[in-house]
Amino acid sequence: MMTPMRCILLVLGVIIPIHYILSFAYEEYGKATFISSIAGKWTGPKLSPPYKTPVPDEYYKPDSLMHLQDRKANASFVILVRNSELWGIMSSMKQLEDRFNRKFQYPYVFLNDQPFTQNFKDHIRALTNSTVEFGLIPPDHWHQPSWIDEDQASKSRDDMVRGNVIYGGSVSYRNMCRFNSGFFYRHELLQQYRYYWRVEPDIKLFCDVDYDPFLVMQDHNKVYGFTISIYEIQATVPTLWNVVKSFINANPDFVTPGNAMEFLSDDGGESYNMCHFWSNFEIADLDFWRGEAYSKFFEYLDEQGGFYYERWGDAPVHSIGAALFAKKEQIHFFNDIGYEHEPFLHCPQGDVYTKGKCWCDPDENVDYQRYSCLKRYDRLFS
Ligand SMILES: Nc1nc2c(ncn2[C@@H]2O[C@H](COP(=O)(O)OP(=O)(O)OP(=O)(O)O)[C@@H](O)[C@H]2O)c(=O)[nH]1
Ligand SMILES: [Mg+2]
Repeated sequence: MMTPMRCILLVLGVIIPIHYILSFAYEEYGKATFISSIAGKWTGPKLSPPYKTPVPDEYYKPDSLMHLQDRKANASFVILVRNSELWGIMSSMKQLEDRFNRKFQYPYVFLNDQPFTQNFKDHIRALTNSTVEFGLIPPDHWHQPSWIDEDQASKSRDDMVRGNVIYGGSVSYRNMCRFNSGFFYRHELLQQYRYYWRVEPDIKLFCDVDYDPFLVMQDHNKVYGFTISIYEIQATVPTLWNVVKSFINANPDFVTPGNAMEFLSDDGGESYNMCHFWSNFEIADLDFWRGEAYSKFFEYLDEQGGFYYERWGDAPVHSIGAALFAKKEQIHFFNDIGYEHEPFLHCPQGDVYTKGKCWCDPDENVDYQRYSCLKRYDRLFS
């Protein structure tokens, strides 16, 4: 039998959380009209970062247990590459096969703005038993659009060359950044897939990946996974944050409660701290980019012309999209994937290093160096 006191406590116990949730939802959904009213409002329960909890053992597949009937995600590797980068991409792919895909057998989609040569295709196909497809990028998804004022764009390139900004004078680098920001996930060869792992030439993978990261993404409702986060070069994105703010002010409902704004901004969203997830490695959800919030966001950015009038990178653009339109828990740090894209490397530490049979030098690790943003990611959860 329940005593009157217990009864009161039970009722209060139910009402108070409901009231809390409702008042929260009322305040957050569709109410924010200025950036400062969005930033950092939802703090949620204080937790340790999710990556501190190791991936559960059931995701691990010792060699003897792996067979093709195992559960798989609807996923593919995505590799944008030039014919001239064949040896660099073979080096990346060989490591990927040996450390992971030999067992898991996910397909590959290679993309290029030029047709792949037969020699390129033959060498790539020889490296894997998985399906490999080679796609050509439609010209209007790649080239500088005709409505860009070329005089303004070329003046900006010249200024950046004078300022020694890396790739500052390159149009093709800008095409690549714009394509990776807003077009790759629309390519016909990717339509059938939900998740992707982006791979670049000349990367290193230091550890065995004995579990399926795509299934971890899928089962835990993650949308974006990274290994390294660093600061953007300010000169490449001088007006990006103002454009982001005006988009948010016009479309506050796209900003998700519980977002990761504090990763991007140290003053409640007024200014950008230049932190971004380094997008040469990404394991992410294609449907997130295809969704309304990110699609409208990309369209808005593209209309401003900053991919050509400045040199907006796909890393800050993806990172800002993921940080604002997903919940912070949906952004995953793949701590157990030892990874290098020069000049930075993430080397797992301690038990994670041992479990992955890693071979990097644990002291050569970008995680808490001054040029890394990982501390800001950690702070989202503490
Ligand atoms: N097909 C094609 N791929 C490109 C082109 N430019 C860059 N890429 C690819 O796009 C990805 C990013 O380009 P990178 O040149 O590696 O840019 P980055 O990583 O910022 O700079 P790096 O330090 O040079 O690696 C790589 O996978 C390249 O192979 C291009 O003009 N055509
Ligand atoms: Mg690269």
